[in-house]
Amino acid sequence: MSEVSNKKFAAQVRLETIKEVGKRGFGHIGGALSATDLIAVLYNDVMNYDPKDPNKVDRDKLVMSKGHAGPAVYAALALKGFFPIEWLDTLNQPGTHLPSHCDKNLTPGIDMTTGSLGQGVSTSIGLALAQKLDGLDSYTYLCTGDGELDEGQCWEGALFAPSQNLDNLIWFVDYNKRQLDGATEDIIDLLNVAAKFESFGWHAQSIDGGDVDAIKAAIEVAKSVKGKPSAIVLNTTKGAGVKYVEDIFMNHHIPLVDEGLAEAIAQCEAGLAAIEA
Ligand SMILES: Cc1ncc(C[n+]2csc(CCOP(=O)(O)OP(=O)(O)O)c2C)c(N)n1
Repeated sequence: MSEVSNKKFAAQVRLETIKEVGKRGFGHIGGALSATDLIAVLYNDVMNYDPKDPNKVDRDKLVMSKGHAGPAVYAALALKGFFPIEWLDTLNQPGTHLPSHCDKNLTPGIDMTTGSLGQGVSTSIGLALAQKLDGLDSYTYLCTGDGELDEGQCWEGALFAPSQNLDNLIWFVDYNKRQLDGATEDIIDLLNVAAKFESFGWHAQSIDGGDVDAIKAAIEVAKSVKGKPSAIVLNTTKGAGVKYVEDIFMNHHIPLVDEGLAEAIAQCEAGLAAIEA
């Protein structure tokens, strides 16, 4: 456990993410914020890594398959010392190390290039399989969106991973109930996601994905299950933790400028101050 609590780290990641996207003036903020509590728990309290040696062979890996949540991952990596925090000011600009979507060849600490939805499922399974074949005691963590589950590739992976007994693979579904252009239930209703995973041979849990303690506890349960991969459905809110963003229904990719940006920053700062008080 690091010296900062998971709750406080999540608040720090939110603040840095808003400032980072604000420097660019627009970005995929809704789905970055809904995944922030997960990202915070993973980097603050769960994953084995060394920021001075991002390619350490036995490190745990995160495949952020919803690669548009990159800005929140970058904020966590910067706060943990993978690269200078000033890099956050260059998000998605020419020559940057921090593109809008995750790229393992550009950013220290990013474990897999993502952005084409669904593909991270396959690559995470490959990573987890390789960890097993290499005799490593490491985990691969995968995060997809809920809209992303419309990709058939996700379900091929869901079918395959249990056949390989990948108990070092933990798949989080950021079930924020919205996708790019509307509510998930209006586009393709996913119904009971955890039950679907169970029927494919996974251990499955469904939890409050905005509760850092619940996330940590669910990961511990997942790690105690042997012989099968685990799915954890995170019931979240798109834009979570920043009221200005939460209140915009279509907040998948929005401008973040002027008074709106100032309001969002002030809300993040107030959230952080409340935790520190
Ligand atoms: C294969 C593919 N098709 C379409 C897109 C464009 N796209 C980017 S994000 C997105 C919506 C994803 O929704 P969801 O998985 O629910 O993400 P979240 O709400 O968590 O941001 C779409 C369609 C893409 N990146 N990849």
